[in-house]
Amino acid sequence: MPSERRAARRQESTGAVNEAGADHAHMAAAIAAGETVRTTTSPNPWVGCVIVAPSGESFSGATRPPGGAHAEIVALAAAGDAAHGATAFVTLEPCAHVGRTPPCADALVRAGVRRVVVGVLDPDRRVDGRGVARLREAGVEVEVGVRSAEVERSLAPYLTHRRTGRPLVVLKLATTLDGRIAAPDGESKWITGPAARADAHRLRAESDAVLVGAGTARHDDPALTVRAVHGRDPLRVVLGDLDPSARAQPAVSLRGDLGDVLDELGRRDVLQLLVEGGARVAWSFHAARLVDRYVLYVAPALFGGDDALGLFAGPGAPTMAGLARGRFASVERLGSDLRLELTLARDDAAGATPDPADDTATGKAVE
Ligand code: AOF
Ligand code: ZN
Repeated sequence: MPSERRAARRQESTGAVNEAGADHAHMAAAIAAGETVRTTTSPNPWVGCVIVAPSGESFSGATRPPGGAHAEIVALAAAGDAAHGATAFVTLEPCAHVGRTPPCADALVRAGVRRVVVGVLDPDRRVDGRGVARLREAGVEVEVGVRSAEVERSLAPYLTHRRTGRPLVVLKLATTLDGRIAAPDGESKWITGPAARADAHRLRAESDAVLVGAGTARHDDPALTVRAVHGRDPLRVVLGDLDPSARAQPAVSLRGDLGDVLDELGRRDVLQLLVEGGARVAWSFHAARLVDRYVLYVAPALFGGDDALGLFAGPGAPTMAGLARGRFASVERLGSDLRLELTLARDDAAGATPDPADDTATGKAVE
């Protein structure tokens, strides 16, 4: 091959690498824009959009609260004429339906956007590939799947809800280093420090519902509201009966199979459910393999015996083969405590294998 052609080929491939690198950087900015509205859009997704004009100037937008503009519309408004010939980076496939707002795919076409880079397709039945198809039909170049793993993680509660009809389940527990959540007399205030407790309030604020067992509601009488951080209060859910004078009132009382409980919460537009205990409820969700994320606040403290209450009340893995093994999705220091986030591979999230004959072990709400 003549050397100038080789050089041209080299330049082309470097150009492609540079474009891919730039695409990744812009998608990272779109994800960050979406995260800024994490607690204000549910049951809609917290989408981020970055529009990069041919001049290189960029404009970003994020989904407004329900009924308001979608991310693309906010970014298009910021870009104005600069959207002509631009590339739009959107974490979620632009919508193609007339919902509370007109279709974003059409708005992108009308604004003269040349190329659209999408993180993940929108599993919402009203969209589901139609947004991408609409853009392509209009001659817009579309690429799907840039930084898709990070977008999947950022939008996980929304994607889980639209794919399964159920919320993403986050189990939160505050524990000593030896895995105990309360003293033998039941006292648990406070195992972790103020920074960890504030973070737990942030978790509540980003959850659409918070669930505790009736025993915990009776014993601890938690308010289950968001304090320490700014945010709206989640729907409060108690498994079993709740005293009319309990601080968690008004709350929804649910009972029965935990799968049915999740279906019911999904129908109520709960994208993320925070399970806050106690140990019996933690065990029933874990044993039924219904936990998507385990968030453990671990204090530098030891009860130092086997009489304090453990994380899970119920039979665990009987042998090493049943160990529920996963990976730390994140490890952080919060004040003097640690915040560990564990995700189990769905397929090997064994834990105690529920015995179908024993209805306390099949995900029944027992508290
Ligand atoms: C987008 N960009 O920023 C968001 C989208 O009730 P509506 O009209 O707001 O529609 C909600 C649906 O729109 C939601 O279920 C999801 O499919 C999509 N959300 N789409 O193009 C956005 N938030
Ligand atoms: Zn839209």
